[in-house]
Amino acid sequence: MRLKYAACILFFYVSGAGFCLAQPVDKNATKETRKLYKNLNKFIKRGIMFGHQDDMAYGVGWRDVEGRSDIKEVAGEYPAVFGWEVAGLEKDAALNIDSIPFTKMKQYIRQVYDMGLVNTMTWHLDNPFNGKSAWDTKQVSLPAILPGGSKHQLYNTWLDKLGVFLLDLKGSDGKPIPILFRPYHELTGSWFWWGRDLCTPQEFKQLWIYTYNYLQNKGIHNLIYVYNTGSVKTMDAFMERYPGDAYVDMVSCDAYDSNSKGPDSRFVTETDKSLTIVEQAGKLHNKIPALAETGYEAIPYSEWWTNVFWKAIENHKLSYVLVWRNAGYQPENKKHHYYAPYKGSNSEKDFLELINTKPLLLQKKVQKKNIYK
Ligand code: BMA
Repeated sequence: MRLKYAACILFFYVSGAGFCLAQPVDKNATKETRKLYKNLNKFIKRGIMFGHQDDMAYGVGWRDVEGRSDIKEVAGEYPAVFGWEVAGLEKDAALNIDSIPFTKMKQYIRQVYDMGLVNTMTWHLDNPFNGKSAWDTKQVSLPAILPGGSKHQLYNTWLDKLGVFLLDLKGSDGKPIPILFRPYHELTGSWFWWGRDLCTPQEFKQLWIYTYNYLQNKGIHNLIYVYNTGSVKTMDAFMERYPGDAYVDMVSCDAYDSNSKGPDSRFVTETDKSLTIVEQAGKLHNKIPALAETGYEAIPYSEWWTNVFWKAIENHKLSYVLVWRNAGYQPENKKHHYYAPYKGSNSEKDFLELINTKPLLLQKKVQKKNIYK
């Protein structure tokens, strides 16, 4: 016991980091999951991994083309982190909410793992109280999906379906693929049925803990659990619904820009503030910090990357940042919906300047580190 304590102090001293326990909360986490967790911890000193949602699946003006990636076409390499969304699994849909076939998604996830890169996952699961979408906030009563509630069995069947998908994620080496799993994201907002105005902190925590235990009992041990809020102004707001140190591996927030034209924007100030809180929470609770979703839809300001994005994150030690999906033009909303640069887009040059001069890690730097070994 004493030795362990001494080793811990030594680690703290040598690493200079605020993190001591380099183990995921799941005591039965697979070897690769444990390695990934340890390496995420280590990497924070080297730089911030750069991620992109659905990167291999589609980009602006293309879909499902082997080897394509908007980031790769601009940067000459893939991002380091790939985000995936599994809404639709709960109702046995063949395609996810953004039209990616689940069979295809499994292949992408495998490809990412085989390349030695990182996968992360969200779940905009339907509203279980009325069968509408995750954004439908009517008829919500969280206790109904908890034990004893009228929708409890239904919720269990949804978790079973998620479980089947997760258990089927295997690399070419046959090992379960580690996933940074970020359920019930943006929990401080009230636009999803699990949001702040839709349930009490106690109910939210119960939901998280129930879900965690259920997946554990299903034998799912390839998850690193990511707690995620929207922008926050205080530590109290960030921690209000935190389910406890035993159920969380990483702490994160999401922050989107909507009107910046230069470095003095509200986005920079607010995101910098949120990240200070996320980082402090990480230090206090021994959890790894990240900016789990960010971006500026259609990037209307061509120097956004160096003048806004970088200014918002430059003072922070984060594991990763991830920009949202490149869906392209959406006729139904009559708008361009993309967050990463693509070949020929207006912020391409500035993005290159960013990744060539700042400590951001894309495919090549992360690959060299053998994060699963
Ligand atoms: C949102 C938008 C939607 C999408 C959803 C889930 O932010 O990009 O178009 O369906 O995420 O990925």
